[in-house]
Amino acid sequence: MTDPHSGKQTQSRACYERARQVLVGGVNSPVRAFRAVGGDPVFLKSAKGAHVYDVDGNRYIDLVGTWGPAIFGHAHPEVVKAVQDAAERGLSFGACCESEAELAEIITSAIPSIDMIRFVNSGTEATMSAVRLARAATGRSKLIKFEGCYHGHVDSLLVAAGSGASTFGVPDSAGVTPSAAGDTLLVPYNDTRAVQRVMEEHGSDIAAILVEPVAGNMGFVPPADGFLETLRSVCDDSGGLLIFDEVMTGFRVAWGGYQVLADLKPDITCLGKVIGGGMPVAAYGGRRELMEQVSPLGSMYQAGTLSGNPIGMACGIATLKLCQTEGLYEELNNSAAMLTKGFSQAAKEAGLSLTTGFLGGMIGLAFSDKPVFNFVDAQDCDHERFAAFFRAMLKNGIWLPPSGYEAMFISSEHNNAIIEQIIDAAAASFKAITP
Ligand code: KE4
Repeated sequence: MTDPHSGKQTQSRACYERARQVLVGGVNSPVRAFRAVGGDPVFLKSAKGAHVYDVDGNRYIDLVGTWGPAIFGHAHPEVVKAVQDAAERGLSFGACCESEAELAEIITSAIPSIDMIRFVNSGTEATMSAVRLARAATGRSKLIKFEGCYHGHVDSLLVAAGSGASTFGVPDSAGVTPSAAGDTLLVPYNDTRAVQRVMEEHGSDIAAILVEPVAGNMGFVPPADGFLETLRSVCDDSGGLLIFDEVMTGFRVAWGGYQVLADLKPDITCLGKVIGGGMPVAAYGGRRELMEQVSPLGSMYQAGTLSGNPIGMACGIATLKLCQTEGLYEELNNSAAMLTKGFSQAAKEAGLSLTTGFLGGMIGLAFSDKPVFNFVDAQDCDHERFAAFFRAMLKNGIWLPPSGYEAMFISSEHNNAIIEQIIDAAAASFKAITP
């Protein structure tokens, strides 16, 4: 990438050239490669509050929030201090420590459906373990997931819809075997009738229904009225377990997560992102008699060298303590409402069709003249236009997720002045991408 002003190669480009020699695609997670939006990935050097800074000294207002965890902004002094203090006591014990129970108590007191949890290190581990637990607890093997929902890179969850009427998944990644994918059934998100049809045919074999209660991996897609309630009732009727993947929504859209807002009780909940405050912390949890089937108490095995790591626990505790600040989620909702209203107004003035949505500090934006209801709708959005918008916003100092299939995240640090700056940048960017 060359600097638009000096024409010289940027430091970011040099970092990318170096990284590509030793890291696959120069990245450690595919979305960071900017493949969906074009151009070279920008390398960041630091982050503070609502801003991130690249290696060339450019400052951006951040709408990624490291995919959700930075709910109180980056490098909050109280969080940094908690991590520093913990680090001085040792980076990892591989043994029990008090802070594991302290973080677990905060989480279980916030979410009524969870009596007991197990910490792991990534959302992928959380969903993989939750599915294994559901299969262990029910003695069944089949699983329902929804098209467009992403639950990490678990073999049985990297599946795409099969051809024709078959709802059985087919591998959606090289290396995933047909047998690994073969027990997973795919259903369109928000399609209550399709769920009921699959449950009528396979209900007695279904160990679990796994769902993002608010989908954030096909853009922002809220649940249709009655959709989640139907999942709860068909699980009750069939003896299958309902798993909410709240890795993204947990403590992001509300204290506890979406299930608290909706007054719903899944059997197992997966958490991540905010509960670690940016450190590699995730968890799965549920009612006591279910979780006690996990080793060492029960026969379902799951383990992890760095699970419950003291640095991650300290970061999560400090972050969730901040999340208990009076009015936080109302403030995030108000900021998100102001931002999405500004996006819609600016797009309209530029003659562009835009659909937006938000819940708490989680925001969606898609170039479409209709709301996104499921994965087919998400695919029908104008992703080329999103890519152009991404590049224009980057030039205008706004750091967006590098894919139209992602959600955006704001923090308590995104005050009204910053929201106005984002709206102004969006107005200029919409104009720049309008033919
Ligand atoms: P991780 O294994 O990446 O920690 O979590 C997987 C996961 C599970 N469940 C949900 C609902 C998720 O959104 C994720 C991961 N989210 C993506 C962003 N859409 C992480 C970004 C990335 O893959 O680099």
